[in-house]
Amino acid sequence: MSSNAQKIDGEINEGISPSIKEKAPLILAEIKKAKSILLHCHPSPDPDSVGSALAMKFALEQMGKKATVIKGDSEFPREFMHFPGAKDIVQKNFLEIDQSQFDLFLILDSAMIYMVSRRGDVKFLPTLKTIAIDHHESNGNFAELNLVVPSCPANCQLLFDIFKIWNITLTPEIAANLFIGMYTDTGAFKYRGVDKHTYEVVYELVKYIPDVSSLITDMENSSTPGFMAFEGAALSSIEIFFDGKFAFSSVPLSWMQEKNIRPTEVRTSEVSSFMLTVRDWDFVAAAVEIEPNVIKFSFRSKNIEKFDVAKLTSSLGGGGHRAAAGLILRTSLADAKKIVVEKAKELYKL
Ligand SMILES: [Mn+2]
Repeated sequence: MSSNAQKIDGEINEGISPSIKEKAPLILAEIKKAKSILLHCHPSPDPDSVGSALAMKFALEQMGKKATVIKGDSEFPREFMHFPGAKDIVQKNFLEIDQSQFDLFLILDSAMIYMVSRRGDVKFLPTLKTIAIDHHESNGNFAELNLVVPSCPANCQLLFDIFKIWNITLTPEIAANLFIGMYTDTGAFKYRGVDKHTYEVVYELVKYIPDVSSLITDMENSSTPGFMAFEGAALSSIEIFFDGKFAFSSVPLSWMQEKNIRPTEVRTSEVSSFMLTVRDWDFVAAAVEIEPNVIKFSFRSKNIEKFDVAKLTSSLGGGGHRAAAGLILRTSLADAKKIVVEKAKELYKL
């Protein structure tokens, strides 16, 4: 039995990418020097963002470090409140904190500096050392030290590998946070980038999670009648472009106001993921007007060689992954649609 365990352990080490092995010790050295460490949730946080921040907080505390997680720009989603450690999150965004209280900022799951805050200019005090740990291909290497592994399908998977190198002891708190981030960022372990190593990590994590089913359903069974109505409106608005290669849904603010549905209630990523299940649609967009002339987009692609949606969003000021990306445009819904369709035509030679 013990020789078996050794074997599994060995294979997990093989799955860790060389850049993680190279930089994890450098990051650890900075952590050892630090007295007070800051962590944040990115704007419109997803479970990979929140799970990363909370798992890291527990890992840092295990090393005897003081760590603080701030909620960041957005209201903290109610359906994430059962993540271990969520109750201790400080209800402030980056611009509201006193940077001099911290000497190290570990910036997780955030490709660009605006993922620290979109509320204003993010400038770091010289006394605040910045280290980014991220898995977005579009990462702008804006921190002083950057560990970016785009082949990792979830930032939480990347953290598992780092924790292994750091000799962190897995606990139920760390495991639950890493698991839920991996589960969601991989679309329940099915998106591209998921491989043998992903399942090896999951196998290690679930050993520490007594009720994995409840952990998932407590988060997933959190939809609202408003979101259902929104989804219906989005799906009935679908327009098709480029001979059926691209499907586009959009919901104007006037509709939201009429139905009294708050923008925080709607998840365009769920709409775009659902749209992508149509076999013939190569890439899709779900758009919603969240404020007058502020359009939020979620893009998905199942043909990333031809239709890399991160390329499309980055060229318009957004970011993300080749298969899943986001964008905000400050213009009317009609113009935003035109801009996206024209840009897709140009970039993808349609
Ligand atoms: Mn992520």
